[in-house]
Amino acid sequence: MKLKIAIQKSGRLSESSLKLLKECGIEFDNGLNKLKAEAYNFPLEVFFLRDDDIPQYVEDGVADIGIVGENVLLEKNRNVKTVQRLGFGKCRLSIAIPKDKTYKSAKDLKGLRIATSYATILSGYLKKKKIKAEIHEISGSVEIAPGIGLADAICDLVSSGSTLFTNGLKEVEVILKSQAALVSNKNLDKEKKALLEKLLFRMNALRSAKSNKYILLNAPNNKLKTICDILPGMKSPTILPLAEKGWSSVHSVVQEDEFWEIIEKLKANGAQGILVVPIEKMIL
Ligand code: PRT
Ligand code: ZN
Repeated sequence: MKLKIAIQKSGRLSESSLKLLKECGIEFDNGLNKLKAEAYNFPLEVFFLRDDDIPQYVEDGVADIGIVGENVLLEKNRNVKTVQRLGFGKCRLSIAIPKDKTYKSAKDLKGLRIATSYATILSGYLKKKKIKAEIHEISGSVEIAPGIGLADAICDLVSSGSTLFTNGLKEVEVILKSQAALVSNKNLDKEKKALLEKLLFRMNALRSAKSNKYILLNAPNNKLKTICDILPGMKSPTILPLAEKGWSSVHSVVQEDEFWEIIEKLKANGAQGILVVPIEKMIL
């Protein structure tokens, strides 16, 4: 029994998807032009597919789980379950118009011809806003449509915005914020569910590790109480005596987002020799 995962064969999500599996300790051979690979050290089979096909493969059970952009998921509208957002492949689906056109609100889209590869999401958006516009569905190079007179506006993915800029377009509405997600078939059997849980356990350990740092510092014993109160830690900080009398070494874990604030407080309260070390895996 193996869990089958579908990931993008080649594109913006491929590298991060492979890296995620690798960081979960799963090893396999991903030579070029391979359609599938079997992991050596985990009951996992990896399918390399076009991202657009992943939702359907997962719905049909050809693959049990998959990694795909939320934009594709919503557009394909397949009956799959989103298990977890993965924090990479971030982008937004936006409407853009030629930069010299005036724009005040979504009402200005009325009657325009909008080119997009995301007809489903766009028509949902226009319907919700009660705007009548003409959707022109094309499969690629959407950004050139206004320049060649094919459309008045576009609805496409944006990340840095440089593609819009070089094509003389400006972003006027963000209709979706997207990132890569782990999805699963809705009818996994017990054994496959257990394998998915095992994989999720590893992913969560990685995620906690990434958002936390291990911190070591020296402090005079008479300041230990104050310093321990500043440090959140997993349970409580570890305190070890230093060779120098009256001093201790304090070890703890701090979250990335509150990190600088904590360091400043620690320094102000007599901490010295502060070391901050990345954590590879963290099991809570
Ligand atoms: O061959 P296959 O069908 O598998 O790949 P694809 O060409 O359809 O998709 P790919 O590899 O381009 O993107 C895969 C997924 O990456 C998308 O579905 C999104 O979830 C995510 N993603 C993140 C992006 C972008 N950022 C992105 N910037 N997908 C596409 N773009 C394109 C966008 O379409 C536009 O052409 O990049 C251009 C804009 O980028 P900026 O940086 O100039 O704004
Ligand atoms: Zn695609």
